[in-house]
Amino acid sequence: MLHTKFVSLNNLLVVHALYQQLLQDSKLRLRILEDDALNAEASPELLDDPITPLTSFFIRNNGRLPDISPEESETWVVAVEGEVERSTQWSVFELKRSFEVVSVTAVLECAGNGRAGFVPKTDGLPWTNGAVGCARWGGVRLRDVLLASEVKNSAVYTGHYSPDGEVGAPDQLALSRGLPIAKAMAPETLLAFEMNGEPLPFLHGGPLRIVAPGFPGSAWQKWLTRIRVRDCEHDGEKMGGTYYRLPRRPISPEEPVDPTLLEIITDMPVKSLITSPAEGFNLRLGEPLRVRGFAWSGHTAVDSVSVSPNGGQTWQLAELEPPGDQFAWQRFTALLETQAEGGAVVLMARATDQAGRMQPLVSAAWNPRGYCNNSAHRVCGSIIA
Ligand SMILES: Nc1nc2c(c(=O)[nH]1)N[C@H]1C(S)=C(S)[C@@H](COP(=O)(O)O)O[C@H]1N2
Ligand SMILES: [Mo]
Repeated sequence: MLHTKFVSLNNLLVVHALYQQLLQDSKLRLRILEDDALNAEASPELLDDPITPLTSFFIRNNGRLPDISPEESETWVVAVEGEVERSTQWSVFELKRSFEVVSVTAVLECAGNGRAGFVPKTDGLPWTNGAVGCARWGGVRLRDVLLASEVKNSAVYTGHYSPDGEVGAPDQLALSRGLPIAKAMAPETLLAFEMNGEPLPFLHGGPLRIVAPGFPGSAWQKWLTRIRVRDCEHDGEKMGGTYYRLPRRPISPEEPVDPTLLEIITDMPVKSLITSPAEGFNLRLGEPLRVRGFAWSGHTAVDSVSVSPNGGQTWQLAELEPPGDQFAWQRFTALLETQAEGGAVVLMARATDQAGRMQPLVSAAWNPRGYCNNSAHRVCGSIIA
């Protein structure tokens, strides 16, 4: 027993050192979550830009990073097959030459972001708030590629394939998710090869990934090699069971999970993040408290953000940038008056979207794998008298 523990701890340290090396120079400020796959998140103050710099962008992997040589990267090809009249293959160069190259500014958020806040704890990595970012994605519309392959009327769903394998079982694919055909054909859904104006970095799925704005990050397949158009819901790795699904009605943690109650997550919930001040801030008595951050909601614009300087006792409307790009996050700012004496300050932000949905104050509905916890963000600091 002791022996096994020793070995796994040792392994973990080796893996951790390897990852630190991988992230060096580029993503050194991210927090690595202890796991056998490379997973790292940003702290909220690193997310203070409208376009998240690559150095602050979280990384989420279900399995091992794939081995992709520079030659393979240069000659990367994606195949389209299944419910199409013509099976096709495209190199990244051919995609650029054959279709309109477009860019979309969109939030990418892991469905597990915020999981650490669920009580009782659930399976899965304990992300806090930093498994989210907003980038400018460049690529071609998946729609155009499907039309060029003469997609059939029988198409219901796409299935996406990549070479990354499970940790410890490299022959087993780590993830093979897909999209309902309507989302695959939506104008915002891309085969992306650029991120923030640069070639899509390997850690973010380069040379080629899916960009599915409004959907959870799990639908944004990285290192894409094959698209299989299906006449039924895709059944690839992590499509079934409790993966990336939410119960249709609130369920209690004691209740056995009824699989027929679970639905695939297709729209991320309304959420906001305070990016300044940072956790542990200090303010002199009488100094105004400037708060800023971002708010977003799956496919819907944000309507308003309220900010509280006292843990939710009183609220003030923040200034909110009007919706611009449909899938980008919106900046909010507020100037708050704080209490008249020194002491602890608990800042909170709470967004409402244009469909009238509002962030919960304490916790989102508990669910078996801890997805979509969009409860109001809190940042604690002090006023020094
Ligand atoms: N091939 C592959 N694609 C993947 C994953 C993966 O494990 N393998 N993880 C998905 C999940 S769960 C998320 S949240 C996003 C994270 O994208 P990022 O690492 O670029 O931030 O990638 C998605 N695409
Ligand atoms: Mo994710």
